[in-house]
Amino acid sequence: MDGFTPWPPEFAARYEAEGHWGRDLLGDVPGGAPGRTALVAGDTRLTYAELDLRVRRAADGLTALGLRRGDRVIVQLPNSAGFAVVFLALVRSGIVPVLALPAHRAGEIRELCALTDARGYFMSETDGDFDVRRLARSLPVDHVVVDGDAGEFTTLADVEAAGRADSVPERPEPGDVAVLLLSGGTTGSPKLIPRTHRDYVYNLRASAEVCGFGRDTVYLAALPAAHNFALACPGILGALHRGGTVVMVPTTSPAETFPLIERERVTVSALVPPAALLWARAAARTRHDLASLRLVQVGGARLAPEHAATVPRALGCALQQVFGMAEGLLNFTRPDDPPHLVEGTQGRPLSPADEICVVDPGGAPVPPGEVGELLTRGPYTLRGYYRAPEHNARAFTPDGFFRTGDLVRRLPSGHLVVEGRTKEQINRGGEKFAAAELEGHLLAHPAVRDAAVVGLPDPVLGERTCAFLVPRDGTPPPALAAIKEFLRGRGVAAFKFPDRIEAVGSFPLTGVGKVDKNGLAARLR
Ligand code: OOB
Repeated sequence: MDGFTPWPPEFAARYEAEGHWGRDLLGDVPGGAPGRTALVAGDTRLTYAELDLRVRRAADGLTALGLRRGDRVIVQLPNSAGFAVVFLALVRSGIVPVLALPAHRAGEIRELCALTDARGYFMSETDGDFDVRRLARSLPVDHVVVDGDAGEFTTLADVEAAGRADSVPERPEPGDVAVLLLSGGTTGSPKLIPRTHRDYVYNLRASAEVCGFGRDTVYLAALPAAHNFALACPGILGALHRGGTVVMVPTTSPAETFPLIERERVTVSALVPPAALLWARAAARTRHDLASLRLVQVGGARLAPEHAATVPRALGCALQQVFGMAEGLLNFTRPDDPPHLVEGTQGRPLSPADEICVVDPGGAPVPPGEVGELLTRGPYTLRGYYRAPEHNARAFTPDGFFRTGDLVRRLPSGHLVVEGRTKEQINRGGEKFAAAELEGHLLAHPAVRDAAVVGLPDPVLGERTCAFLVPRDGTPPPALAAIKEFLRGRGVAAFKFPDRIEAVGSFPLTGVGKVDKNGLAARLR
């Protein structure tokens, strides 16, 4: 596939020789006994045999539609049986899903379409006040597939029925790109992460191993399935691989998840820190029985050490901290780690083949135990973003290490503590976006002359978003509500809306003439 940077041959040979990379394909991952329950979502319950049949039919149907190995399609589906069927059918056929979040809006979807030359858009029937059909009509794709009532488009059920004897999909190769994941971003335009069959199968297999997933695992997918954490760390795919059961729900809210935990005897779930806090508070007064829970994984943003102690106590289960990224590298605290490591660190690398460097701003390694930027390379960490040569020249070292933009400290045990970041990204309770992206939108507002977006500390979200605006001469600064309306009109996902607006006369500058964002944030303290 064009725009994909493969691993250098000597690395590929090593990962194969060491047994990290095999020949397994992502679409063949479900490994449960035919009669066992694979998937529960809403009113749908599918055994492994039923799931496989639906996936097979959908894969044949996609081929009958004319979609082929290497084509890209945008998938924007909530956690549902439809997501699982569509995702597995696509990857089985070598058609590459570009995983958009349910929260994305027209602006983001259009950009993803343009970047990937997508041939299809997979969407759900309704999405609150979002006129997804209007968007779908305007996209330059050949096929719009709806999980539900199709109207002028094609339903998923039609796709599953469209297969013919001669529409058997071509099988992908293990080294092919299987899926394009969305990066949290550090620039004004979206960046996509190519994950190959062999690296992503390794990712989910090794994660499932570390987390002890097995046939008895009942995994609750409450974070968006499009997110690497819920999809493959070990997530939905790890649970299916080990023959467990996946319960899909489109929200982390205790009101919806707690009854499901009780009914399905859920054993494990993955949460971002704000959701984990919400669960811990709600558990104290719930009438639902949560005793089946054995493990809660928390990651995506920093979990404060005091919360790391209270969350597992409140939920009556073990905690695992996960410091991961869609780009690859995953760190987990291990089940047998002592409490001070589980509570006070973000875990250690998943793979013995993960290479870690902690460096100073000049790129030189810092002394052991000191804070520096984390660089990494390994069998499931990308070598380049999709179709982004200029960005790649900055995001990787000449010898192929990915500059994570995270500031970490490494303990003698190998565990990492996340201390901050160098990248200009907002991490609002685990939902990430580039400051530059929001600034770009704000600059398009007629009353805004300059904009700087900064994360401010927040006790629950970790960070909330403040937009500093320099109004144009003679115009009053727009109010927060007006800015939100403006962004909504531009088709921006709501999680990128600022929480606060501050009008200023000008921005302080750093020594090298860049906007001094620390200085701006300090003004509010
Ligand atoms: C996960 O993936 P992304 O791609 O949404 O975000 C990655 C970034 C990291 O570079 C780091 O800045 C931050 O999110 N992050 C954490 C963290 N986990 C992620 N910061 C502090 N503490 C943590 N535990 O967020 C992700 C992917 C797979 C598994 C888990 C999380």
